[in-house]
Order: sequence, then structure tokens, then C-alpha cells
Amino acid sequence: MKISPKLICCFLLLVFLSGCKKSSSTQETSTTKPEPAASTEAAPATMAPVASAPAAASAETTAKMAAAEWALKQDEIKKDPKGQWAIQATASSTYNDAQGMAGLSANQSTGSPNVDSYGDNGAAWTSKTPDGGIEWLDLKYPKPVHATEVRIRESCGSGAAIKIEVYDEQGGGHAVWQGTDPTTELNYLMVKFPKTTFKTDRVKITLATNVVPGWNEIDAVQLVGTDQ
Ligand SMILES: [Ca+2]
Repeated sequence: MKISPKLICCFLLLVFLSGCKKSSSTQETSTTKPEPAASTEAAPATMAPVASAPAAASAETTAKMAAAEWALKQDEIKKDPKGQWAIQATASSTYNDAQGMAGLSANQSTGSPNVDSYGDNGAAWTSKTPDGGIEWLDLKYPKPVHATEVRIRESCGSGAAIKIEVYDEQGGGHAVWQGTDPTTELNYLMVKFPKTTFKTDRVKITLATNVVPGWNEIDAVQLVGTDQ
């Protein structure tokens, strides 16, 4: 489907990250410039330790528990009644200048998540170059809401987001988060913030693609909010 340098690049990234396992190591969340106070977490945030079990069984059990926890969290987010998935998207650039619903186009970040494993996948958006620097994804939602959270499902080269903005009904942009993205592997960057006083149906995500080497892909983005 795509040219080999990209595949090689992503493969090397996967090797570097020890494969696309569906598990999450606990990460310190570091937000360098919260504006206003926002919190981030990768889902699941923690893995429950298994106390005083035999070493081998413990490792296997812990891995299974982490995988189950991951699946439950994915399902919970997908079905969140306060969450909406984007219906339209544009981007600073797309791989191979993909337009419309072509693989890796901006619109591949609309709808509910449809990438099932970490790695390069046409069902996600990525930029024209892997490490060029600043890129953005601008998403439109069906219903304006007072927003409380944005959940970005990252599916390859995770961890490159640096800013999230939501737009009011007059078209003014408001930064709800700026910082360092702790996301690893196939997971959500979940950013909570004080409920916006205005209603919004538009989210813009800025990435610094040079932060995480290789292709940085976004599968889906959920806007969470309420009518009141
Ligand atoms: Ca997708």
C-alpha cells in the first residue's frame, strides 16, 4: 500500500519500543505549561501489582490483568455517553497527500477507534513527513458541548502531542492543554480540564513530530462534554 521507507521507519520504531504490546507502563505525567489546570493520563493509568505470587506466574498474571484492564478501559471510552467522535477533519499535511477517506488522510481520525494494534495503519491519520516538526489535526463534532475532556487515541509513534485547543462558537481558539504527552503504545492521551463556559464542536491538536522519531499516527479523537 505504501512505500517501503515508511514501513521500515515504523518497523524500526516498533523495534525501538520493543514491539506493539497492548500494555502500558506507568508513566510520570509531566505538564510543562498547564493552561488552565489540566490533567493527563494514559489509559490504563496503572497496572495492579500482584503481591507475593511465584515469579513466573506473577509475570503472566500481571500481563493478563493489564491486557484485560486495557480492553475494559477501551470499551468504556468507546461507549461513554458524554463522548462524541469527530465527523470531519483537516490537517496541516497528510501522508502522500491523502485526501477524502484515503488511507492515512485526516478523515481517518474521524469516527470511533478502528485500529486494533500498535503500528502503522491506514485507518489513522499521519503527516506527510515523520519528523518534520509542528503539525496539526483539526476536528469537527456533531454537537456543541461544554467540554470537560479530550481523548486522543494514538496508534503509532505515540507521545508527540504538545497542545490541545477547543474553539468557541465565535471561532476563537482556547488552549486547554499544553505540555508533554506521556502516551506510549496504542493508548489514549486523556486530558481533563475545567468545563468550558462556552460550547464547542471543534478540537485542534498540535504535534511536534520530531519529539518521537518515526510516524506519529492518530486513530480517533473523542470530545467529552455536556449540554449544560
Ligand atoms: Ca481511525
